[in-house]
Amino acid sequence: MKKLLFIPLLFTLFINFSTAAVVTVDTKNSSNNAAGEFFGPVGGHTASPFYRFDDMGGGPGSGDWEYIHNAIVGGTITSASLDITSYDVDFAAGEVDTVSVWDYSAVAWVEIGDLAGTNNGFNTDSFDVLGFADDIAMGLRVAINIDAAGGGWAVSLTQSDLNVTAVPEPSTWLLMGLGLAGLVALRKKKAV
Ligand SMILES: [Ca+2]
Ligand SMILES: [Ca+2]
Ligand SMILES: [Ca+2]
Repeated sequence: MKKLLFIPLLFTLFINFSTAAVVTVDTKNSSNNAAGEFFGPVGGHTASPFYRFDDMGGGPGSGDWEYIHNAIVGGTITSASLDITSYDVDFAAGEVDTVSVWDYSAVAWVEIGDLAGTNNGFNTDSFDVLGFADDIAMGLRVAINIDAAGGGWAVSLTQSDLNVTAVPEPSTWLLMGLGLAGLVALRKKKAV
């Protein structure tokens, strides 16, 4: 009778393990600034170095703003969003702040969109970066071209969250399965 109970249990566990998604969030903000990253602490920032203009150095690669997220590895990435919180993006008035990420295999920056926001207010923009799973595994590089249209605008950045959901690789499932099989075998042996 006990053996009959193990089969549905094993099946249920396998389904749970094989679909269980692991969520990882890597945050860049003022608490873990690297040199030259200039994430402002919480609050509105209209002073240097947090308040940054087009004249900080140009487009991606010579960026007004550049930083790199920690590499997120392990499993198959099923969703990934880059959530950037900024202050004072005068989007409605024509301020253009373009976000790009680095494609390691293409050896090129790829534009993923613009920041949207309000005058003298905070806004969080969410960009889908699932197509950059291999780049996320190596450490996603982000560049923001502030005031790409050259209108004399400035912006502060507060935080960048890289949210990644991943499921274990088949090799991990196999290890889990072998472990379970071992447990079952042990139980059966004891039951004898
Ligand atoms: Ca610029
Ligand atoms: Ca403004
Ligand atoms: Ca602005």
